[in-house]
Amino acid sequence: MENNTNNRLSITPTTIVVAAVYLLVSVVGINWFTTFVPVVFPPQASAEARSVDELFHVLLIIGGIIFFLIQGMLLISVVAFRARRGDQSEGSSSHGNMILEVVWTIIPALVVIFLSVISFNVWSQNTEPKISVNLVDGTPVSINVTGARYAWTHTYETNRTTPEGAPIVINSGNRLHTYIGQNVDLTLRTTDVIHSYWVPAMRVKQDLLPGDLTRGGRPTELRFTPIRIEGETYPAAYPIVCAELCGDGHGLMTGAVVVYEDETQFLEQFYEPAIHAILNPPADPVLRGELVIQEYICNSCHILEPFDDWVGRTGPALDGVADRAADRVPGQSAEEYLVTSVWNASAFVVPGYSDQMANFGPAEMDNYNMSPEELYSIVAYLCTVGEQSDCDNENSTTVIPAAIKTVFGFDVDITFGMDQDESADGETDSEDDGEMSASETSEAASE
Ligand code: HEC
Ligand SMILES: [Cu+2]
Repeated sequence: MENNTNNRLSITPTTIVVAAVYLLVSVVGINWFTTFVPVVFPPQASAEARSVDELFHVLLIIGGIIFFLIQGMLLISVVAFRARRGDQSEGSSSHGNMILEVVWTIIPALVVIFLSVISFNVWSQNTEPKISVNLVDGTPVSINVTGARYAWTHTYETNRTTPEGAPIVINSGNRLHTYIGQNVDLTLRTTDVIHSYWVPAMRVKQDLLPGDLTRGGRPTELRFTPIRIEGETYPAAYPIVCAELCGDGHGLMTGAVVVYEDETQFLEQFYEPAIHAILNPPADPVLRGELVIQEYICNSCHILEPFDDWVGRTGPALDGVADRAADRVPGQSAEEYLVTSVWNASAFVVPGYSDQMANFGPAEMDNYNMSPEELYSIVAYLCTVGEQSDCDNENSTTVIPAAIKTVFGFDVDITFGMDQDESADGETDSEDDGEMSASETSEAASE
């Protein structure tokens, strides 16, 4: 009680100068700090990016002010209330101060309410459904994203049909193609665990939720609209990454959003060529397989020499796979082995690896829905990967369909993708379903 002088804040000219300098440095410091934001952040490639960055800016300034205020008070207290030489007394104890309590409850409450309101505004603005989405040629197409360990697959359910009337679906692998001003609305599904589709340049991120896909799954939606960036050359690509740790290949789950300058460039460089390739696939199954294999996510787990985007190490390199295919499983021919390793990879696990490969079977067997015709083409291609292939490549049009029939019981329509004239032949369903038997179709093909 006697000696409380040490505990009283003595405001000297020095204290005022120190406080003033501190305040100045803080204010200048916060502003200087926020100038780094554009440097640290990727370019603002979507309309949503602007409001997200503005929100970030406000949060940073409020956070900065609070940080410097508290650190400053702490610093002033440490200096002003330090124990003077020879002073052994206890500090004074102070009790509740109603006004202070009220003030420091109300101010943070107001700050939190303010932040909630502005954040909610940005969120609801950015996630609001748009009226005309995914417009291509004036009609909307559905764009689906599938997340699977460890790759993204994008498919476009287009507004075009094959001559037989089947809707054309473009599979663009790990790339999403869009153009400036297109209101993108993605439907996201996962075939296994939770993934998160994140496009930093667009400032959008959305989780993919597992669920029973056969009953429609639990798709989630993601919306954004690409905008022009000054000085950018189009088409421009922005990375897609997975933002949910989903297994040992999580870091491989990447892709790109390819933004075209306008709809014309989008149609010319992506959409029309993709549809053309689907309507006119190469008749040679090997060439077709080389195209089809790139529509799947094999590249995220395997290496294969001619392709430079095959970077995966979860599985063995596929280089030379035809040279060893007959030696893997006793009693299985090279074709039977390859057919099995794609549709039902779990049946045999290559020594030194674990059973991490998805089974790429059709809808009845798996979620990947790889048709027997695609399997046939992929295996025809893999059969050529090697020095002295174990496959019977002379007779691939009969041997591979026979292997698919033996192992899985599916028939293959090997006229799939042939010239319309060649495959017409009174046959209505050349798209898939394998309704023709291998022998019937090989007759049709040999015409
Ligand atoms: C999630 C990772 C993953 C993906 C995606 C993947 N694989 Fe595999 N693959 C593996 C692993 C791991 C093995 C070895 C274990 C096994 O045999 O199941 C393997 C083995 C194989 C083998 C056997 C290789 C050998 O040396 O005997 C073939 C052939 C193959 N994969 C083809 C494919 C094709 C074609 C695709 C795309 C349609 C694909 N894989 C996609 C992980 C993957
Ligand atoms: Cu993932």
